[in-house]
Amino acid sequence: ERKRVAKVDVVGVPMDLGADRRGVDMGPSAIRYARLKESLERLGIEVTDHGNLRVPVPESATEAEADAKYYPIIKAVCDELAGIVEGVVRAGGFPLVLGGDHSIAMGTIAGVARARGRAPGVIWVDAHGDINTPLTSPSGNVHGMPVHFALQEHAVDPARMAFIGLRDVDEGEKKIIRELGVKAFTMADVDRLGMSGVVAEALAIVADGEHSVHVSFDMDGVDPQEAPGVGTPVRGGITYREAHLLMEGVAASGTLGSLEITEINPILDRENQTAILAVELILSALGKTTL
Ligand code: B3U
Ligand code: MN
Ligand code: MN
Repeated sequence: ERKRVAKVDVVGVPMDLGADRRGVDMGPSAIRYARLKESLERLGIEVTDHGNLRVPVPESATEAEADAKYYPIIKAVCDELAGIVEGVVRAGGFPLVLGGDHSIAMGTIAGVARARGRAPGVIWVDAHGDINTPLTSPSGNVHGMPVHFALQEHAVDPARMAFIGLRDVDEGEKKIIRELGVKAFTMADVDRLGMSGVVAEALAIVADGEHSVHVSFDMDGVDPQEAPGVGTPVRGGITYREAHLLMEGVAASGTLGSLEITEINPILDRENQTAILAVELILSALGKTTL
């Protein structure tokens, strides 16, 4: 088993080109405002903040393809993110990526894969499947497609990936998940197995002893009562306690290699509570325990 993460490298990606509703570009600020750095340091973790990537705003961008809106710009930002994440992992650091909409996962996963010569196992916490292709997508929004691209272009193995928290999945996505055989723990599964059972099963699938598990955490996986500040809230989500149990289970496994938090929309939030929760969950994932 691996020791507690000792050093964290923070990268902010103020991206909202992948989503319809504006505001998730302010996610990195909201998370920092919720005292991310101080909280990590209080846990004894050394923090290097690399600041934010430069991301074009929609007003400055021309929107070429309607079936994957702003894809070329999103891809360019993700390539830059991948380079930073690759450097962090090569230097023995732990990448903590702050979104931004969920399209940024393409960059994080690509960077980890390049540094290790192998794609990470992935736990994808989300209300949504995010596995649309440009052809199946009902919206053309790229934040509904990063899992598709991670599997297609960044060699994530569908057998080493697990969804947790699904409750809003498009028809085309259901078919893709079934055909690829990706393990998906819906909210019904969370109810039936309990979150501790779900996390144990998910880790058994994605972890491989290389300490390279990537957790991609969309805050809309959490119930909107706890996390109202997200672009696309869906009722019936993961509770506050289940979310912590999930992260604590990941931490206890000693296999976490990288983490990203996405889709916080401060405009829709109440007194920054979603970002405050995000910081709490980051601490749990990095080893904070009650006793
Ligand atoms: N599945 C829908 C909606 C959606 C996906 N991700 C979010 N919303 N946040 C789509 O547009 O692909
Ligand atoms: Mn998502
Ligand atoms: Mn989502």
